[in-house]
Amino acid sequence: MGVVKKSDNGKKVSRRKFIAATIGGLAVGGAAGFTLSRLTAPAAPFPREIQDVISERKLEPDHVYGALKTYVPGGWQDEFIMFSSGGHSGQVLVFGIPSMKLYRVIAVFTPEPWQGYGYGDVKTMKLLEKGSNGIRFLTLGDTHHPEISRTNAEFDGEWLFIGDKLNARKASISLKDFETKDIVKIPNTQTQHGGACASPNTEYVSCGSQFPAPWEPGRGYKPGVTYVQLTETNYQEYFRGTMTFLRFDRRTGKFDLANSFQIELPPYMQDLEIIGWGPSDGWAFTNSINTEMAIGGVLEGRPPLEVAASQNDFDYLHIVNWKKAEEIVRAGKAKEMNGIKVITLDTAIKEGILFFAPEPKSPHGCDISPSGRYIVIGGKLDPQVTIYDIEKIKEAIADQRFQGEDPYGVPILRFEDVKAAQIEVGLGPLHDEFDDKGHGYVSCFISNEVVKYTLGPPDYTGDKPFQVVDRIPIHYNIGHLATPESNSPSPKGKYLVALNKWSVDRFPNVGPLLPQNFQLIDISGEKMRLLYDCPIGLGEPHYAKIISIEKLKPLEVYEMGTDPETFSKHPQYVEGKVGYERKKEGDRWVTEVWMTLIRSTITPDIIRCKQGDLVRIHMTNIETTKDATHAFAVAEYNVMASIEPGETATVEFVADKPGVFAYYCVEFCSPLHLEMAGWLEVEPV
Ligand code: RUQ
Ligand code: CUA
Repeated sequence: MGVVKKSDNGKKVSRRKFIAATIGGLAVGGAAGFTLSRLTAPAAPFPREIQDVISERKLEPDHVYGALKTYVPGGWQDEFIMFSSGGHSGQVLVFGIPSMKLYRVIAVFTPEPWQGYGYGDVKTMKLLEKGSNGIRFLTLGDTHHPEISRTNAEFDGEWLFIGDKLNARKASISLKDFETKDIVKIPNTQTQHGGACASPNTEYVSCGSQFPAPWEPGRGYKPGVTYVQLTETNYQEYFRGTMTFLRFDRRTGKFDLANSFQIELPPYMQDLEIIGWGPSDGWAFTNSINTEMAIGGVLEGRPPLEVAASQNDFDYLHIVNWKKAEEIVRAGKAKEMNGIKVITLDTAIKEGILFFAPEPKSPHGCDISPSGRYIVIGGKLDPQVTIYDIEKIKEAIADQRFQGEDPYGVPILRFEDVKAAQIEVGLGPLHDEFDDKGHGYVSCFISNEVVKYTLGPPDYTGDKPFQVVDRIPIHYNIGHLATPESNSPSPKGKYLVALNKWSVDRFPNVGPLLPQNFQLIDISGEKMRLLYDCPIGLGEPHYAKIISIEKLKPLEVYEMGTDPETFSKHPQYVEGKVGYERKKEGDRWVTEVWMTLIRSTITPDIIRCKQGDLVRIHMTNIETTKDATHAFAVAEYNVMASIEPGETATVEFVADKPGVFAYYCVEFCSPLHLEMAGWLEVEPV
C-alpha cells in the first residue's frame, strides 16, 4: 500500500494514482533519468502552472522527484511512523515517513511544560522521582535507542521503550496515548548504552552498561556510595559491566525489578545490544570496546583513553544464552544485589551462558538480519562489516571449540569458526539496517555514505552474496540509520533515514549550534536516491525505529475520568463533583479541590486557601471532543498541567507565598479562552 488518502466515502485512493491522474506525465517520467527539457516539453500533459513553478524555482528533476515522493497533503496519512530518540533533550520525537513531519514530542526524562510533565502534575512528578537514582532528582537524560514491543519478534505497536545512557535508566511509553508510563533506574549500573531491545514476546527489555561502574564484590554498585580508588589494577578487579533483562508487564506498562535479572560482565565497555529470534531465539549479543581496560590519565603519564582503548585488533562480541540465564535465576543460583538478581561473572562462565567471539576493531553497531541468522557488526576502526552466523556459533559452542579465555575466564570462540563473511564497505562503518530483499545498509561515519550490500541465504538468495551493490553520499557524519521494521523478521524496505550529526551548508545559518540532519533516502529501486533533508533543532537524535502506521491503534479521547497512568477511572473522579475544602491531614493543612475544565470555564474560578497549605487539585477535562485539550497554570508558582479530553489529573503544590494569583487555561481553546481563568487567594498567616 502506498501513501493513502481516506476519501470522504471512506474509500482509499492510492496517492500514486492520484498524482498520476492529476499531473500525468510528471509522475510517469519521474522514475529514472528524465530531464528538465522533457519535463517542460510541450507534449508533457501536466498543467502549465507546475512547469512554471519548476522553472521559476530552478528545480532539477531530482528535486521534483524528491518533492513528489515526500509530499503528504494535510488530511492524508503517512505510510510509516518513526520514533526517534531526542538525544540529550531526554525526549522522544515522532515523525511521519515519507513526509518527515514532526507530529509529537513525547516527554520522558526531562520536564516538559507543554505537556504539563514535571510541573506539579502528581503522576509525572512521581515518575521522574521514582526514575531518579536515589541521590538526586534527575531532570535530564541522554536518550539513545528506542525499541518497539514485539510479538513473535515482530513490532506490534503497543509499547515503546527508550534508554537514558547518562544515568542507566529505561522508560516505557504507551502507544495508546503516547505517554511515558514508567522509568526505572537500572541497579548496579551507572551508564547504559546498548538498549533498549525487547525479547521476541517482550518478556524482557534488555540493555548493557556502557562504562563499567565501581563494584564491591558480592555487593555490586550503589550510586553515591560505592567508591573504589581509580587505578589500573583496581579497575580490572573492582569495576564491572552489566547486561540487564528487565521484566516488563505489558498490561500495566511497568518494569518489574523483582522478576528481572542481570549478568555481571568484565569491565570492558559494552556497546550495542540485540536479542535474536528464529535461529538466534534465546540468544542476546552485545559488542564491546576497550577490552584493553584503559582508564586514561593523560596528566598522570598514561596515554589518553581513546588511544589506549584502541590498541587491540580484536575486541569481544558477547554472546549470551539468556533463556539459560533465566533458568539459572529460577534455580536460585543468582544473588540479590541492590534490588535485582545478579548472575555473577563466575556463575555465568560456569553455567555456560556467556561466550566471546573476536570482533575487529573497536567495533560499533550490533544488528540482526531478518532471518535471525546473521549478526552484523560495524568495524568502526576497521573498514568492514563482520557478519557472524548463529548456526556456526551454536555449533562451535556445542563442540566446545575455543581459542582460549579472556582474563576473567570467559571462553573465546575462534573467529574463523563463527564468521559468515566480512565485507569491505567504507570508512567508519557503524550501524546496519535491512530491507525485505536481502540487503543490508551500513552507515559509514568517516566516508560519509550509506553502503548497500547483499546478505547470504536465507535472507538473500541471489548469486552474489555478501557484496557491495550500491552507495550514496550523506551530509554529514552519519551515526545510525533506520529502515521500516528493520531488526525484526519483516522489514518493509522502501525508505531509509540517515541520522546525521552534522549539517554544514545544508540549512540557513542559525548560529554556531547547527541542527542535526535527517536525510530521507528512497531505497525502493536498485539505486538509492536522496529525497529530503530534515533539520532537527533539538538534542542529538540518536537512533530511530520505524513502524507501519496501520500497526498503531492510539486512543482518540480518554473515557471520562481516566487516569492515564492506569487507563482506568481516576480515584478522585466523581461525575459532577466540583468545589474545594480545607482540612487537616496529620499536622498539615490541605486545600483539596475538585475542578472541571470545559470551553470556556474553569470551575471553581476562585480558590481560597491559607499560606503554607498543600493545594491539591483534581482536575477533569469534561470535553468529549477530539483535540479539545485544556491546560492549567498558576502564575508565579511554576505549576502547569495539560489535561486531555476525558482525562483526570492531580496537581499538587505548596502555597508558600501569600497573595492573589491568577490561574488560567494555557491552551487557546475557544473564543473566550482569555476568560477561561480564575484566582487563587493565599491568605497570609
Ligand atoms: S550508538 S551512533 Cu549510541 Cu547507537 Cu551508534
Ligand atoms: Cu481552555 Cu483555553
